[in-house]
Amino acid sequence: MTRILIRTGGFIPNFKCKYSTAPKSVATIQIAGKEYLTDNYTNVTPKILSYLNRNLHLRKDNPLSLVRQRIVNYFYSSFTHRGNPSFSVYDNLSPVVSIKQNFDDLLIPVDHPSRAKSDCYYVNNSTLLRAHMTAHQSELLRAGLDNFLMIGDVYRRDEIDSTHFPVFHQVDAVRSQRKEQLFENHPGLEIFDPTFDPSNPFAFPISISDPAKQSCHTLEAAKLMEAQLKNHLLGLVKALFGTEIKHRWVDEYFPFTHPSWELEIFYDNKWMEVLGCGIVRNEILANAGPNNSIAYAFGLGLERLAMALYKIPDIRLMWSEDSGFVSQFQNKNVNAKITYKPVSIYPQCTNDLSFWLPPSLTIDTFVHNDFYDLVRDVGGDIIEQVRIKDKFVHPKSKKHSLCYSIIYRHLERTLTQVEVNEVHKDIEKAVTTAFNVSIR
Ligand code: FA5
Ligand code: MG
Repeated sequence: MTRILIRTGGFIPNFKCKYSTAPKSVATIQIAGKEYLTDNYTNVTPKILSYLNRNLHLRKDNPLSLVRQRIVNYFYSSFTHRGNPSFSVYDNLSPVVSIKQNFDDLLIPVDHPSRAKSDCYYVNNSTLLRAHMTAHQSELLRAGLDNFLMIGDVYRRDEIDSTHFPVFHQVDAVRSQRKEQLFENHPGLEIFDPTFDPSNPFAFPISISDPAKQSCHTLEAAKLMEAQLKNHLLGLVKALFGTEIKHRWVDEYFPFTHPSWELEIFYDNKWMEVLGCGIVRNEILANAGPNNSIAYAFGLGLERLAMALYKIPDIRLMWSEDSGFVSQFQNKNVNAKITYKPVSIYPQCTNDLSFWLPPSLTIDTFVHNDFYDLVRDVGGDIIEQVRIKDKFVHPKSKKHSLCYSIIYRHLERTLTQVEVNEVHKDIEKAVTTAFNVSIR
């Protein structure tokens, strides 16, 4: 339906993605300037690689970026330490990761279905496009961080429908606390079981058979962390959707957290999963460094939240470069209440209109809104957008000139260039009369 609205972007010149055959007949692939050997695991396609440089979550006017900013603002304002945000934000980490990062570091079993070639985009048998942002958790813990957000694009061989796309965006987070922080008001309480020795964590029998907690933790620590985790995430969802949002917690299993949950919100007459979360497995913390802390982690899908927040009916629209879509999110305050208005599925026609202003007007005194109104008066509903394209002062004659792009689109049918040209001519005539300009 929205096929013509979607431009998935081709290759940008400095982003090379080409299959080549190096000497000795070893096939290689180039991703973001780096060369990788290919093997029988390789299943990334040029099409999928073309998404790598899109960075929708960082594009100022994309709905995903608006939601990202709101989430970051929520964590910045909710958690401060001596006036500074407690969370650091990583939104520029490379999506090319190792199997160790994406799976092994997170205790994902070797035979776990999420590792299958049918589910992931492998570069080769040791490297893949990250399937979740949690792939960076261990390296950031190892770097000594305790509270952080990881934001970026993730890649999964998944179905394509209105809520699934093979490339989507996640915000992942870790919040860790030491005993003095967690039990600030109850100094007698402990994070770890009395027989657990944090300096020798693997000597203790590790088990997740108790649904309430990991064997090394005390029930008080696990319960307090669970309460904080749910409270913080529900606070986020309420900050986004308002306090009335209908939600439910569902027990889940993730290899890297225990206990684990998913949060669902009621949207469009059904329950929609928006995030997964849980208490980080202590083995991960112990392997990566901090051995005296307990942490929670979560991962949420930016597309799902943006769709619900702005009433965007199809996940593919996030990738649209159609100005009818983009302009609805342009120059908006991040907290603005925006309700997406469906864009016609019929193609746009863009015609430019340039004119010299009369001596009585300059490029700074001409009133754009007057021009916009006139264009709409003459063109009617087929005018989708009008935007200023160029302002120019002739160096010799000192005459002032303006150029506007007028975007035409009919909501019910395809406009022909001939009929658009006719309307455009009428607009030229009307503008000439109304503002005493001369068409260039
Ligand atoms: C994960 O990816 C876990 N890494 C999340 C996590 C992190 C759990 C840390 C515990 C601790 P899951 O596969 O459920 O979990 O994806 C998380 C969220 O991403 C989902 O809730 C959903 O909002 C979004 N998501 C998943 N698959 C897709 C898809 N194909 N298209 C769009 N959004 C998706
Ligand atoms: Mg899930």
